[in-house]
Amino acid sequence: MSIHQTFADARSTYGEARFVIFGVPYDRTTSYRPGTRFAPAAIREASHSLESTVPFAGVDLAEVPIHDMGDIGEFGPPAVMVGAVEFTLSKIFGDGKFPVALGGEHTLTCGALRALREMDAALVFVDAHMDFREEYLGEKLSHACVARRALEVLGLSKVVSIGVRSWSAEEVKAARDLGFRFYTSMDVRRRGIGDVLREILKALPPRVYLSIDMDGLDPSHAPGVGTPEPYGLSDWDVREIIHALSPRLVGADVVEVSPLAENHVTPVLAAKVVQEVISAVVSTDGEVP
Ligand SMILES: [Mn+2]
Repeated sequence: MSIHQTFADARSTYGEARFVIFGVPYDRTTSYRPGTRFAPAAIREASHSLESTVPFAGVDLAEVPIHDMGDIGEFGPPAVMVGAVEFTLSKIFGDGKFPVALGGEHTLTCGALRALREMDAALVFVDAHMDFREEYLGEKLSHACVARRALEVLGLSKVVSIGVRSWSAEEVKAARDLGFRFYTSMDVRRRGIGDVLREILKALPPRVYLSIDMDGLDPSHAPGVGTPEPYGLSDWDVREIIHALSPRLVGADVVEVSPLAENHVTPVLAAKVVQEVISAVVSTDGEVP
């Protein structure tokens, strides 16, 4: 159990806050190693090992109004959890604040889709997996189906995935047939992340939500995930993605950390990713997307 109940530097009340963190310790459709239910506590704990100053962004988070709402305690069927996330996100968006959700399994991102459609926003994934199955183990609201659900709700032009390097024959066929836009980790390696991002940014609307599945990173950077996959993105690549998108970001989630697999560097990296998201948004205030 966590000693620290809130994310570091989350000292504001909900009313004062511009950024609102909440945890979703949900771990039910996981197919390989479980453990993501322990991630929000591990990420919060790890956040206290980091300085409040985020050097390369030039931001001190101690001066940024951040609130941590705690966890959504919903452990029922996926549709009930997704509904609870949807309710929470609608509230935060409705209050003009910036949500950062800590997973939990990737399924929680399905709770963002309706709100994103209403805002005409796009969804950018960082993920090793295509997550493009029609259903998985009989469940349509599964971590293995997130991109497919996103495409159904948001439409082709508003969903992009970066770092993909794992798919079934069936899902890559469906992705190609439907025209799902994804960039593999090989694309990033060959072209460089900057070139990939320039192409992505041209096609994105002014509002973007970023969903970071930590398994999008290479297992050497983020070993503590439920389903590690070799040949991944670097921590620098992910930082560039965050900062390139930041003038357009409306919210983000960081999912699939699994402290049972590794509970030292991965939660720290996840906490750093949260710090980078918040400080990137603060440092690009006023920039035209
Ligand atoms: Mn994944």
